[in-house]
Amino acid sequence: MNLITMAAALLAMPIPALAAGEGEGVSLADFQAAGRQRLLRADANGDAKISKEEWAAGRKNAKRDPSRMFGRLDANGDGQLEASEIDTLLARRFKRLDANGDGMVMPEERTAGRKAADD
Ligand SMILES: [Ca+2]
Ligand SMILES: [Ca+2]
Repeated sequence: MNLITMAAALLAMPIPALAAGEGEGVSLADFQAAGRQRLLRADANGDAKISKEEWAAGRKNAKRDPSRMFGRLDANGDGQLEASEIDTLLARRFKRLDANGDGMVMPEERTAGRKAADD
């Protein structure tokens, strides 16, 4: 998409997010706190890290190979996803969800993102 069509698409887009009241959006910090809690449900042995096995166990139905995704997320390659790596993952997901880039993810942005993501 070139800049002109992108600008045209942006102008044509209705902007419901601007009309939404305050407090409906989720900040990155909230998103990470909630996401960490959700991801750590997979933490079967309670060490606050997610091993490759724990990661794969929660993703039996994933379309993509969970171990490949794990390898990308495990930045230091120790076979465990720790808090900082989980935060990085969530920050990346947040950025993808935050369609208008205002640093808040609105409910409708989450809905749109959920459809696109398979994890
Ligand atoms: Ca664990
Ligand atoms: Ca790691």
